[in-house]
Amino acid sequence: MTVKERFEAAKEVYRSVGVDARQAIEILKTVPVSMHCWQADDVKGFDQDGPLTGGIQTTGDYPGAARTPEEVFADLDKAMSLCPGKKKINVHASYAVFEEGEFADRDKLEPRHFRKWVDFARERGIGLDFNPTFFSHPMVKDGLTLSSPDEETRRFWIEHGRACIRISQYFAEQTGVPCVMNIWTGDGYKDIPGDRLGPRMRYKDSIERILEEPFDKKLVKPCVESKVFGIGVESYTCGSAEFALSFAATHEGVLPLMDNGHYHPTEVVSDKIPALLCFYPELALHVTRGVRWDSDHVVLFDDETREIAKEIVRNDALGRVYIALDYFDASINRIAALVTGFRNMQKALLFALLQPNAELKRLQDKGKLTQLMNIQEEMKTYPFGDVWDYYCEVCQVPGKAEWFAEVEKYEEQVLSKRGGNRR
Ligand code: RNT
Ligand code: ZN
Repeated sequence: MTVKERFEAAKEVYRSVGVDARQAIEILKTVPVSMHCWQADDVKGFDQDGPLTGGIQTTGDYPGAARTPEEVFADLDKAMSLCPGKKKINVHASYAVFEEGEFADRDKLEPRHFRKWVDFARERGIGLDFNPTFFSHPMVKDGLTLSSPDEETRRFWIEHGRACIRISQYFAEQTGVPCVMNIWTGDGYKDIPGDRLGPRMRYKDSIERILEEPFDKKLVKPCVESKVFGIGVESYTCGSAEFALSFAATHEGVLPLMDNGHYHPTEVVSDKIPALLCFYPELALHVTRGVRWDSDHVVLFDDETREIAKEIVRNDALGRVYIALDYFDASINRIAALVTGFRNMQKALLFALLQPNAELKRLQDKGKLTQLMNIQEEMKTYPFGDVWDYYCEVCQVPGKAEWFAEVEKYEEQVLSKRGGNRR
């Protein structure tokens, strides 16, 4: 049977429960998912040579990490060619591309330092998202940036944030696609603080000063990302969940960003999405996978990823939730890491689009909870794989194991020639 024939058969099975598989595919093709550039080089960036610091860490030494902008671009191209669906690329400020001999510190970054990213995006007809980089830099003083009690340090990072707003505006204008600009810092304390309020008041003031930089709210979507703890900041983070949500709620045009690796292990972002949809016109996600103390494993097609996708889809919120990936695994082939996570996010969205969502809601509202459980369980063995394979074919990307063969070829021909990793 061809892929198409399998799809036609599957379509009939889904039709029997009132689901239109072809429509699901058509919708999914229009939903952008942002691929993070930083999985390609273990969050090193191009603007400094020091180690990755600031509450996050990569582990592993798999050969072939990208070392230059050209290599990052090539790797992203390879990864994107193996992923179905609409893409954006998520760029960190530390990935500024300088001319030979040129350098600008983070507080002095200009749009022109990101012209190569704009060219890259425009040539491929995709949008860009952006992130100020408040880590891996000598001006991070005692682990602090926007919350620092040292005014010189705080000023530096406020200037960085403002520069990033200008760059985000430039990205959006140049690509014609709104730019999600996410503010995350690793500011916090390893042990019990002597003052929990002061740092948060300074953090609040700093973000407010960043947002004084003029921008078009339709083009730039500033977000605040919360985190419960980080490596070296186990006891206290300035940007806690309550801080970030309250900041976004009280500042027009600011979106809350939830990273599903940033909560206590039994909390789930899937349940937080509909809670926030009651109050916020738009919100943003970092989709990742937390494993014990780590918040950044490769995204799988697991229960929580499916549940997150369901909450976006069945609440008709595909246009209100900005979906980005955020993880970094240096212990496996990095292209495979990018592709696996991106494809799994796409799978989760497709799976959600293939559920009889209206019927599930009807059963719940009628109190038919036994049937509700039963149908949800039955849907798990519907011929999802046949629709997925067809979606990949329609998007002209390899299906199943074929994509991995492509990665192996790329590893042999390109990655293995790169020699040792930087640092
Ligand atoms: C860290 C946050 C943050 C970073 C990126 C690189 O815990 O999730 O989003 O992963 O900015
Ligand atoms: Zn994140």
